Amino acid sequence: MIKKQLLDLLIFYFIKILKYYKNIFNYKIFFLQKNYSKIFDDKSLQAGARQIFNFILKCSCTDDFSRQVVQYSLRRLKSSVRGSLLPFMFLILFSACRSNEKPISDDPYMFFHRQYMEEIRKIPINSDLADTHKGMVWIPEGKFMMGGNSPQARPDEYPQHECHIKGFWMDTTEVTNAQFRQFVEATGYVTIAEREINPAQIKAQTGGELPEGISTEPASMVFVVPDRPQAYWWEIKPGASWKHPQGEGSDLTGKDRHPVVHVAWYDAVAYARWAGKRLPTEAEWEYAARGGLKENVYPWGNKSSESAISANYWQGNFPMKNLDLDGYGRTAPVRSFRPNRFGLYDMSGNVWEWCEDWYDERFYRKKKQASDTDIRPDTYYDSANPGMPQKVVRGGSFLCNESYCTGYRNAARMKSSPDTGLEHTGFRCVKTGE
Ligand SMILES: [Ca+2]
Ligand SMILES: [Ca+2]
Repeated sequence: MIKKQLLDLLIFYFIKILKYYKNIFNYKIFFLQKNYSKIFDDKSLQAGARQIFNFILKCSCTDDFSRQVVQYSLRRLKSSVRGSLLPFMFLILFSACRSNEKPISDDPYMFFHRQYMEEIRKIPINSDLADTHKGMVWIPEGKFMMGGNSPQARPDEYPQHECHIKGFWMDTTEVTNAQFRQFVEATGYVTIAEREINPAQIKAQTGGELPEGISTEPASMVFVVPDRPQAYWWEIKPGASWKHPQGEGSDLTGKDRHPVVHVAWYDAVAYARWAGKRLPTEAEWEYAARGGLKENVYPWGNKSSESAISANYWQGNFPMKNLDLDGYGRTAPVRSFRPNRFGLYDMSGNVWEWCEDWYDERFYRKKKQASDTDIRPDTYYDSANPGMPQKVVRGGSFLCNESYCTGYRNAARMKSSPDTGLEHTGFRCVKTGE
């Protein structure tokens, strides 16, 4: 038994180190990860080990952020990894110890990013939509404390810092299938999930070749209830897209008012341009979610027991059994739950929402140190995926669970690569105020 655990650990860290150097695991080729799912099965081991691994990669352990990571890691480890295995882990992981944070401009992926942005700039703006604030609400100017303010907060949510937000307009709901269909019909736009996968782009993102035998046909990530507890729950399904949320054979019948999903960040930006809008910054999103309340964990306040009736998320044993106490197993029509004090629906749950900003896990520390907390991230950095360009998503989804990710907290940060479509990710737009 002990032998097996040691072997699993060895394989686990071997994969981790491989991932660090080659970044061979990402959404596009995640089937490899799925093949190793028996090793990744132990989520508590995985979470504790990931944090320790990340900490060692950082090496410079003297700053506040690293200390928070250590504290968080030890908390996770306490309930996950046998103390006797700790020296063994350090020995292996120390071999991967080195710092990694590079400027965006140096990244080979930026070639593809610029290509996408160039394509988006050619999309005509719909002047009728651009000239109206229909379906939007005014978010008044103000200051707020951004960042983690509950025991569930993760290291990237610290330190809390004060932000000043200018007034702006925000969509009251996530963008719906009906709205997105209008955009596609008007412009002929084809979403990223409906396009062939480009091996050169995968190489730019991961540093590795697309493994032989991997199809490049259009595909997207669909949630599947695994056949055994804690196995992996994402499946890359050919043909899955915003028109076919669960893959081939599924469609949008009766889902006009559901949020559009399987939209990559570029698709969201393309829609926003057409509508004469833009994506919210991460700070704008959190300010709006808090709805003018102070130190509230959720858009409606602090009581988690209210969440079952306040948002579409996962009740029950994730990912095996969704009790559907809120009435929805996957997406819900927008406006199914009560709005926050600004009149915004589904800021918590339903689908994750793309923000404009790159994800940099150390950004709050940089902001706190800067004289101006209105700065925006000019780097991306995620120690779990060093070198992987990722954009921020906020608000959690129908898959978030109280015991697993609590992504529907106001302060919770998440990230995803900008060319990735997922069944639980959508967006809403904002418009600069006047
Ligand atoms: Ca639900
Ligand atoms: Ca949402």
